[in-house]
Amino acid sequence: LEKVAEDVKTIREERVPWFPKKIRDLDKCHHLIAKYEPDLDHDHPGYTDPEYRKRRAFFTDLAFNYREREVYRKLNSLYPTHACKQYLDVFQQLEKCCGYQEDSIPQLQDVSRFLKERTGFQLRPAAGLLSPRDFLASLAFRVFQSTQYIRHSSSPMHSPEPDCCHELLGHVPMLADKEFAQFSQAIGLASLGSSDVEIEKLAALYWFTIEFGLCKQNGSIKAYGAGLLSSYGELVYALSNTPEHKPFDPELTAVHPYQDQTFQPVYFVAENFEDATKNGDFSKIKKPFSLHYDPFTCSIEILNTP
Ligand code: HBI
Ligand code: FE
Repeated sequence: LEKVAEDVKTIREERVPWFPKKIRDLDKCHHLIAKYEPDLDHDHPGYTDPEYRKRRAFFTDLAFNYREREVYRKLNSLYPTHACKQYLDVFQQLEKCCGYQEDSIPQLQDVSRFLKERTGFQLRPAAGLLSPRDFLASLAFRVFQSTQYIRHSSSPMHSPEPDCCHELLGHVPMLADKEFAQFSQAIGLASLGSSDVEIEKLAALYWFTIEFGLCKQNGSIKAYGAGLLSSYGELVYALSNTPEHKPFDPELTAVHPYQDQTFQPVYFVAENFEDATKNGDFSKIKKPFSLHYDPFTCSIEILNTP
């Protein structure tokens, strides 16, 4: 249809008005005839009824902000060229058996069950951005605190806080990888009982790996960080020549400053995926005891207390 419309335009120099070609195009068909609007039309039976007008405004808002699942569609088109292999493998499984689709958002329980079977990770509902200490502590138990709300529809391509797009498209596929899960838990275990200074270092390491990590694969750079895999704009930018790419070094990464206001000026690139997720040396963090995680009871044992 598109082709025909263009042909008509070029051959006969006739102007054909734009018209929708897919259901998704109806996102642009939202122009209202204002003459019956209860807010504008003095003769409208509801004009003098503030409660009625409030209710109408609520529905107006819903209708205007309705969009086809833009985030999923746009990101999905980038994954084959921008995401690491581990991500792509799991994403396929999530689409096949976990309800990952453009027009539906899967249930936390179903995704949690999927992860549990693969790496023992489970999802737990979180109300929003947690303190680094609490967030990291949960990783020690292979529990991932996951938000369930979605970003505001006026800004589909960016969210300043984590939302279900970030958790489901960014974190979940990576948490289904055994090495990655192991690495995530190791950061969590290292955080338990650590000083604020050490927590800050672990949060920075987490930031430049689990959130914004890049790694080499088959001669090109791919993303494995959740902050990238859930942001169309930053995923393109991170793999372009604009930002600085530094070789990944856990020691340097842990003391590198970071911010969450704009795209990152610097990314750390691991030589390969194994290097990125190889357990860092957390034994330098001094504690008056040592910890052991018992996978049978899912609890922490404290060893050699004074
Ligand atoms: N809280 N809910 C939630 N989700 C995250 O991904 C998250 C968080 N708090 C802190 C955090 N991530 C990290 O950036 C580090 O500070 C640990
Ligand atoms: Fe995150």
